[in-house]
Amino acid sequence: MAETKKVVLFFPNPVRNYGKAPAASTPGFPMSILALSGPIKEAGYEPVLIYEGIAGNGDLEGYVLDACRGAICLGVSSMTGNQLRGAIQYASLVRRHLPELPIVWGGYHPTIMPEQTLAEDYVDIVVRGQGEATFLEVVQRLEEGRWVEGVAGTLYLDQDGKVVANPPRPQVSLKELPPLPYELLDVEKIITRNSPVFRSLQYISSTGCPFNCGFCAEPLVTERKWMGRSSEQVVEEVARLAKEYWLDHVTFIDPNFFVSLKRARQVLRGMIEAGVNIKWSAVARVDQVLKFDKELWTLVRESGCRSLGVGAESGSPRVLSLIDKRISVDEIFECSRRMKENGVGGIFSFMVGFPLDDEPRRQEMMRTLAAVKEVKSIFAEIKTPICYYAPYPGSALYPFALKAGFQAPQTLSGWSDFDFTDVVTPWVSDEEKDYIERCGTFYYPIAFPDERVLRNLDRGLVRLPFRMLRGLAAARVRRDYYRFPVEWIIAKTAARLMGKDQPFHISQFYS
Ligand code: B12
Repeated sequence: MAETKKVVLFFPNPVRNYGKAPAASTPGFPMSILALSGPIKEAGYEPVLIYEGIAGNGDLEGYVLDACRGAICLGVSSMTGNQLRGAIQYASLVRRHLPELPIVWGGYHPTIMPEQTLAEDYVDIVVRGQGEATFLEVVQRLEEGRWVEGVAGTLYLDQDGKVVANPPRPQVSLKELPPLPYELLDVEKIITRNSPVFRSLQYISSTGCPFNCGFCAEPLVTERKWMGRSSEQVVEEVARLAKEYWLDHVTFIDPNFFVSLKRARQVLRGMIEAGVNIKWSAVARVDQVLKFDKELWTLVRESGCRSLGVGAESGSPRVLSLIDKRISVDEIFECSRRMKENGVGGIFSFMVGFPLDDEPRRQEMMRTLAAVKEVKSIFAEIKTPICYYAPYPGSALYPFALKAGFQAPQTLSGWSDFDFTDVVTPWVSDEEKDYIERCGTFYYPIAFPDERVLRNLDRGLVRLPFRMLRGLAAARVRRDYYRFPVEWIIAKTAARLMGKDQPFHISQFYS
């Protein structure tokens, strides 16, 4: 029986090699446990939030165990991939030292693979999907010394080790949930770790997405149901955060901020009227950006939009259709033009390496690279990261990837080695990976330099070598000729000699 009203929530580090490689020094933000703690706190419990990225002052094990002593339960959050490492490590630690303490798991991975999660002896209960209302009920039950029979949204094992799945819980509108209790976090540490000069914080104004992109696990977890906080709530909370934490910037981490253009308009107008006066970034779809009218563009600019993250995904109509993206390649270009006309920077993310036969896959890759070049030549301020398709379980394309030979891990710890930056899909060769890396991280950013590259490299003593390199890169990019890449090998070697062991990017030489 619990001795206090303490409820411990653990958010493992989502980023691989955190603390070791400089590129991975952004610790992310423990939004899931922050969201869960709102209703818990309102109901009179004492949520203790532990974020692996920042807690513990060098003795996280001791810190976690101390926090868990006398608590009602430990809640562990994890998405698929590297975040599972810390989840497994600390849940097993607590199980070893405090075997009586119930351990509840939730988040993307347990939601998608509840049986596999429950098979581990450091998992007692899995909460599926949206967690606020379910977790509160679980905590109330555990406090009363009862188990979770019949609690909607939970799964557990019965005495015989058989999975009991209670019925799913209908989602609760975000409008009914309390504001996110940022004061429970050591916000200052998260802000300063993110960026020492530029004070930025994450906020979420809506959940869910009505689309069904083939690579995305979101539709399974949030059932394609979009829910937003009201524009008044959003403006009030963002204004409060900006003031309380001296912010320069807020990132809306909504899966799809612009589902309701009406609400987006109200939020942005509200931020201007309230004099919030900070920059913001959010995610938008190509087709949504194309629907922005003159008034909305003005609001986007005047409310301080710093950048829009746009899933461009592919330059191949075949792939766009395979992933059910519901946009065309021409629309991607038109979107780039509109961003340029309106002076709004963006990050257009692209993906290659879909499970197709060799020849079509190479063709689709070349089409995507051609589209990246076109976007960059329309507006060089658009960043164009290119990543590999990673078969996330729960996504529509996942069964297709399994058929194509993807070896799915069979255990939780197997899934913790699954990383989108280093995904092993048998259909992608090392040669293709090297080609993409050369183009995406070296030749394209130099051939189409944005303001930042120019500011850092087109000056002083490095100006002449940079200009020579730029001419060479531009010639190579024009012809798609990357053989004998002496300059690329030199740059990579130099980065290694300078002790940069993160994935190579030209920005290593100026950031
Ligand atoms: C912020 C973010 C990050 C941050 C931090 C991670 C994090 N989880 O906060 C960073 C930038 C580090 C990150 C990285 C990655 N991310 Co990310 N990320 C997001 C994002 C934008 C927001 C997550 C969030 O805070 N949501 C808001 C909270 C309130 O919702 P939630 O996390 O789902 O939590 C709710 C429920 O799941 C549940 N719940 C969660 N935990 C728990 C725990 C308990 C005990 C209980 C009871 C309930 C519960 O209750 C919560 C409240 O309702 C989402 C997309 C989105 N908008 O949701 C993607 C998302 C989670 N990321 C995703 C992915 C794939 C990644 C990467 C692995 C790869 C990539 N391409 O981005 C990398 C990992 C990097 C690495 N090297 O390992 C996928 C996850 C898919 C999956 N199967 O797990 C998502 C869904 C994006 C997508 N649509 O594909 N990410």
